Amino acid sequence: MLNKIKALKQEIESATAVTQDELEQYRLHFISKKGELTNLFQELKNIPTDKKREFGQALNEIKQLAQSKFRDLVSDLERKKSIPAGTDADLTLPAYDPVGSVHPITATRNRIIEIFKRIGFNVADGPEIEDDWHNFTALNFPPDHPAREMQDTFFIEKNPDILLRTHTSNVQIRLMKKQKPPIRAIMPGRVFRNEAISARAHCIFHQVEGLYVDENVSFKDLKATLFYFAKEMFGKSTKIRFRPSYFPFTEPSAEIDISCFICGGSGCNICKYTGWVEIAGSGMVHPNVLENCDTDSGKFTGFAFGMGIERIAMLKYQIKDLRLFTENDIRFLQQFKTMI
Ligand code: 2NL
Repeated sequence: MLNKIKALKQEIESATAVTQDELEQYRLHFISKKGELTNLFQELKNIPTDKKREFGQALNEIKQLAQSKFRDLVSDLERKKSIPAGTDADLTLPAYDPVGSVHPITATRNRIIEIFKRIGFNVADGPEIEDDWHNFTALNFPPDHPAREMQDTFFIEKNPDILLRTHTSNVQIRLMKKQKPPIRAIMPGRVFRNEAISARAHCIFHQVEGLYVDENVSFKDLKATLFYFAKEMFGKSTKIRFRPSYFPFTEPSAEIDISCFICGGSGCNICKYTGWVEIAGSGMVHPNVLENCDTDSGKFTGFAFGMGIERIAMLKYQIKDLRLFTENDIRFLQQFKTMI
């Protein structure tokens, strides 16, 4: 008797029903009034009284197993019926997780655009392959400036020089040439510099530059705009400071630091125990640059700034090595799955 129960249990467990007929076969064979289980229950009367309880219990367990297996077979079959003929797809399975994720550079760029759009900045775009005039000369680079040299710039042709842009300022130049002030725009894009790849540098990276030209644009507008940006990007309690600097295309020029959002200014690894981290370069547009773009520098003034998207993303997400952005390691990229 015990052997029979064991054998039946195995039979039930391995049973399948691909069609309605097979399902009915299962029902008849195992759980109907004329089925195997009923037979075994009838044999119970031949069992000695002291063993009856044990066998009765075993049989009841099998009965429950047979019934729950039947319910599973019914629901499996129902599910299969909902699949359109000729497909293998099971449309009733739970939806997949999205396969991809937004790259942290894209997420950071989108966030920067969102922040500046809210205060009236347009988004402008321009060519990655550029001539010397739009990339250097119009921006007041002296003819012998080191950035023009072979070690910094990827040249495509020489005399006349065609090159991969080293910043997105070429877009501002094109915009000022085409459009009279007021101009208020940001220029996100890919830029190229001939540098050895390391944890902190790459020959291809991303920048957002900004430009605001109108009558009476002053340094205080620059400060207020970048203070607003820093607070939106890194949190409401963020402070900023301006450090004097030099760029050929701005005068005066300033480096912009934010108070360290990790330690709040008390000193940590991220800010190298200074309490401040650099996020952008900026300044008032040099009059020569305005004049080069047919803009009257007696009437109009402007501010401009530039920041590296990789740098902002590294700070925001505490990414320690720039190479992670381009290695396409799924373990790295998947961490950004929840971002838009
Ligand atoms: C940096 C510094 C900067 C600009 C970019 C700019 C563009 C025009 C005129 C004047 Cl058309 N300035 N852009 C100004 C100051 C700084 O970038 O460190 N970027 C990563």
